[in-house]
Amino acid sequence: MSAAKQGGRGAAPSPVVNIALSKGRIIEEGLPLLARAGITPSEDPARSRKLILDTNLPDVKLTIIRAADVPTYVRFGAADLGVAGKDVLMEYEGDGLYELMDLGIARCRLMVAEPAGLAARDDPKSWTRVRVATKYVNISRRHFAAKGIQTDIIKLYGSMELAPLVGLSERIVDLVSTGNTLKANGLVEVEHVADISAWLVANKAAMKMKRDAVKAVVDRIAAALG
Ligand code: PRT
Ligand code: MG
Repeated sequence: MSAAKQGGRGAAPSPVVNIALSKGRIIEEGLPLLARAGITPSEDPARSRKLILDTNLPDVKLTIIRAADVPTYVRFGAADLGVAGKDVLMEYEGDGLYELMDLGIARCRLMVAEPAGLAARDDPKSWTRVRVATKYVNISRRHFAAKGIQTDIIKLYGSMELAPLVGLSERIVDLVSTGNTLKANGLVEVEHVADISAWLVANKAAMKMKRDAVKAVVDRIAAALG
């Protein structure tokens, strides 16, 4: 007789652990890491239109969502674990997440940038008030406030590099990795805000309620990092 028919005695089935991650950079750099952790999706996330993917492990699934939504899914337990850029985590307003480990992937830096012509005669140390276009409203406000600089922030959802070209703002706060996008648009980095990489985050309740199952996945990933 099976354990279930015996009235639930015997080992309970292992709960499913959902890992939220986004298409693009995070999944491109995250999949090789997951593979080293012994976790491989059963179909190619880049091609599949499925939002929840099975993996080779029966109790691990991948949930594919927008990068900026990862903290929300994990916070509310819609995913137990998630992979999110530190930029997204710093900008996120909720709490209720554990930042477990730096995965060292999708590395870049968050910078203040401005047109090269302006930078030639500008000194960030002399700033008292700046107008910046950015999608990182909270991070920017905190960054400048800590330096006693007043800010006028223009919230954008993408292509921040365009803002100085069209007179929306002289300066932007944006991610830079190779620097090619800034260069192509005549912009230069003038101030460092933060070094960024993707982190593994966890839902606080899942760390207690599904402890063994979540820990098994976290341990695999930690081992893959070496
Ligand atoms: O693109 P989409 O609107 O779908 O969402 P998203 O921009 O949130 O996702 P995605 O996949 O572009 O970025 C996910 C995460 O990757 C970010 O949250 C960062 O943590 C990380 N990351 C690492 C980057 C970059 N490097 C990066 N270079 N995210 C964006 N960029 C952009 C940057 O904003 C700029 O437009 O790339 C451009 C600059 O690149 P370089 O190489 O020209 O300097
Ligand atoms: Mg993007």
